[in-house]
Amino acid sequence: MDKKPANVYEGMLSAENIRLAVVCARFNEFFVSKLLGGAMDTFFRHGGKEENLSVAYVPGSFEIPLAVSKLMQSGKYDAVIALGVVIQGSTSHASYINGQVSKALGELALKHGIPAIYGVVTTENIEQAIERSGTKAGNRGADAAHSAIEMANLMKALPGC
Ligand code: INI
Repeated sequence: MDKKPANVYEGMLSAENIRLAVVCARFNEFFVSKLLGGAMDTFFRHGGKEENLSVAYVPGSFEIPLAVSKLMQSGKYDAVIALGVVIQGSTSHASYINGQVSKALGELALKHGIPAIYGVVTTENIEQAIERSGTKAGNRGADAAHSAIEMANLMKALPGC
């Protein structure tokens, strides 16, 4: 098969013209601050500008979607990242939070046409939280920033955007 598609749409990994907002839960702040560090490092290493980065703090992961919604409504951002750490078993809350937050973020992205990047780490214990906040299993904040940059650029490239 030597035929090719007429159009291929891809999001480049340049953050030079990307306006990014990050919403951070204060709950499990020790880990969330590591995720934020990873996200910021990735944003700046891909050419992101300080004036194009905003960070908002909420008490816990459950409050993330409302802050994301307001940031999207402002029209000032090309992508919004949600960062939190939900450790199962630390309280009975944990199991309720994940489903709610991921569903709400998906709905907000579709409603506003702006990428909502899910950087909420869900773990069974503290060891797994350590692994995903910049050690053995990488840094999920850095992963989230990569996804945000790619999706923000894809949105600019797709027809009708
Ligand atoms: N918030 C988190 O971000 N992570 C958790 O692990 C967590 N646990 O386990 O309870 C958590 N709870 C707080 C919650 O997000 C709300 O802030 C709170 O219920 C007030 O609405």
